[in-house]
Order: sequence, then C-alpha cells, then structure tokens
Amino acid sequence: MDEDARFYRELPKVELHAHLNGSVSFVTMEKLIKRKPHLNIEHSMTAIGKGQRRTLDECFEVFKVIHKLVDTEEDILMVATDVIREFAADGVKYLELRSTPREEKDTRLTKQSYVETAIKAIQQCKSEGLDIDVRFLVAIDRRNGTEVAMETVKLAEEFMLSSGGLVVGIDLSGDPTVGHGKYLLPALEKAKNCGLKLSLHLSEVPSQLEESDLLLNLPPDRIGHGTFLHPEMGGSQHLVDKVVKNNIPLELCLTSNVKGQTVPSYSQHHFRYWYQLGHPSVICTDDKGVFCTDLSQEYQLAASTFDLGHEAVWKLSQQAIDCIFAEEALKEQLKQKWNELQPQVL
Ligand code: 6MZ
Repeated sequence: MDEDARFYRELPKVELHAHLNGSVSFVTMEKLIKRKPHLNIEHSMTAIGKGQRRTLDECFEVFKVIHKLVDTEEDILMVATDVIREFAADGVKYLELRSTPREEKDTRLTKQSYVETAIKAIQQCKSEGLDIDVRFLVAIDRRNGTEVAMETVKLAEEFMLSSGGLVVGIDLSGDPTVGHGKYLLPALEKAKNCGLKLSLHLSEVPSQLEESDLLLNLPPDRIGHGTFLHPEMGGSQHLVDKVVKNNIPLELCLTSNVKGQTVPSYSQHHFRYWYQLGHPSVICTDDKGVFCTDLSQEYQLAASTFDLGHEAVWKLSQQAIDCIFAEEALKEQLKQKWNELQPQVL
C-alpha cells in the first residue's frame, strides 16, 4: 500500500449510509453462493466491477439477486458480522447500518427475527472487542406503500425501546422511480414523533422535486444522495434554502452515483456544490459490495477529484461525527478518539 492509501485507511472514519445487503463483500458472497448452489448465481450478478456502469434500474435487479442469497437468519448473521468486521478493518470507528426487514415464508424468517438477527450481529461484534460502534436504521422500501411503512415504523419503535439504543432511526430507500413519498408521510411523521431519527433518500433521480419539497417539511435529520436538489442539476434554490435553513446533512456516495449513472462523472458529482457551500456533507459508500468500493477509497476519490489536502480530508471525517444519530455521549467519545488519533503533521 502506498503512503497516500495508508493515510486514507488509517484515517478514522464515520460511515452513515450503508445498506446491509448492498455491502456484502466478494468473500462473503462466495460463502453465500456455496451455501446455495441450486440458485446458479455467479459473482457477475451481484457486483458492478471497476470501470463498469449500470442503469439504476439494473442496480435494483442486483439487489433482488442478493436477496435470494440472503434469506435465513443464519445468512443475515453472517452477512452483518462480516460487513461490520470489514468496515472496522477499513478504519471505520462508527457505523450506521440500514436494512429493509424481509419476511421469507420458506425459511420462516420474519421481519421481527430479521431485525433481531441484525442486532445480534452488532452485539456479537461488540463482544469481540472490535474498535467500532454500530447503530441500526430500519429501512422502509418506498415501493411497498403506506401500510407496510407504518408497520415498519412500529417495528422500529419496538426495537428502539428494547435494543438498548442500537436502533436509532428510519431510512427511506428503494427504487426512486417507484411509489411516492406523499403516501409515506404519515408513517414518517409517526417515526419522528416517537423519537426515531429520519434519513431519507431524496432526489436521487430528477423526477422527484415535488416529493422532495414535501418531505423536506418534516424535516428529515439527514438526506441520502440529494443529487438533483440544487439548481445546476435541475433542482431549485427553494429546495437548497430548505436544506440549508434546517442544516440537514447530506450523505454523499460518489462511486455509487457514478456507477449507477445518476451522475455523469466524478468531477460532476454534487459533492462539489455542497462542499463549496460549506454545508455538512458526509462521504459514504452506499453499497460497498455491489459497487466494489470501501470508505477509504471514497475519501481518496473525493480528495483527488476535488483537490482536497490531508487536512481538509481530516476535517471532513471529523465533521461527520456531528451528523451521527447516536447519543451525545458517544459523539463526545468519538471526538475524543479523533483528537487522540490526529497526526501531528497533516
Ligand atoms: C435507493 C437503495 C440504493 O435493505 O436489503 N438501496 N435504495 N437507492 C440506492 N442507490 C443505489 N441502494 C440500496 O439493502 C438493499 C436495499 O437497499 C436499498 C434498496 O431498497 C435495496 O433493495 P437491504 O439490506
């Protein structure tokens, strides 16, 4: 590893936008494929390699394949513990994992046991002594509409109360071309009222301006992507003003957006717009398995694309601490950790 790559690996990092089933590494995928040879699934169906691109539609097909491979409690436990260990090995000190609870009749997986298993994985990693704190967001898949969204919020609320603070919020995700946020608003309002934090995918594709305007009224605690919010991308100053006024941090995933073709190239990524505004922007991976990346690489890419020196990169990773959903005491601990790890010369 060259010296620059080492800097990014050793940089303490906060990962706030990671979908569990999109984060499954090649090695874990190999174990899953071996467990289920009858499915005839190959690696090329579960990841988008270097230099490759897919439409966003095709990305959502990839998730369907992965879901076939991850359909028992045993699979979820393995996937979640592997993902957490990999983030820890990449220098991530605080991770928020998000996942959509699924029911699988054939394997008796229930939404309840799905979340329980994810929490068990987090606890297991904690007991291994890994240097990473992990929290969980329960995801609403926008395609499933009002009722399922409401059930998901109820489930998240139960776990928020019973998991000792490990479940901290709700994620709204799924294919952005399907469904409409207006049907999900009551569930999101309920979540907010019971103390769950909200991270919402907003304006990931151009057609969502009206929806974004509506959902920004909640307001959410963080925004996933927000690619088409600002005027240069067909959004509006009105939307930008709402985001800025409420100081809502953005979770930005460079490789995901470029490989999923919602952004034409790294240099045209909206990181530039929000970073220049001085608005809280957090570099994240989205789906490190599907997009074949890791958080160190994403920081390095942001730095080389937007000409950020080590000091600016350090600041970026440090400022992400203020955007986490965990309790204040953990924020303080993380700030302390960053102070201890900061190199003398940057
Ligand atoms: C929107 C995404 C996404 O929940 O099964 N997901 N939603 N935009 C994206 N950009 C590429 N990437 C992942 O993880 C997979 C699920 O996360 C959401 C989709 O709902 C996908 O099915 P889980 O762990």
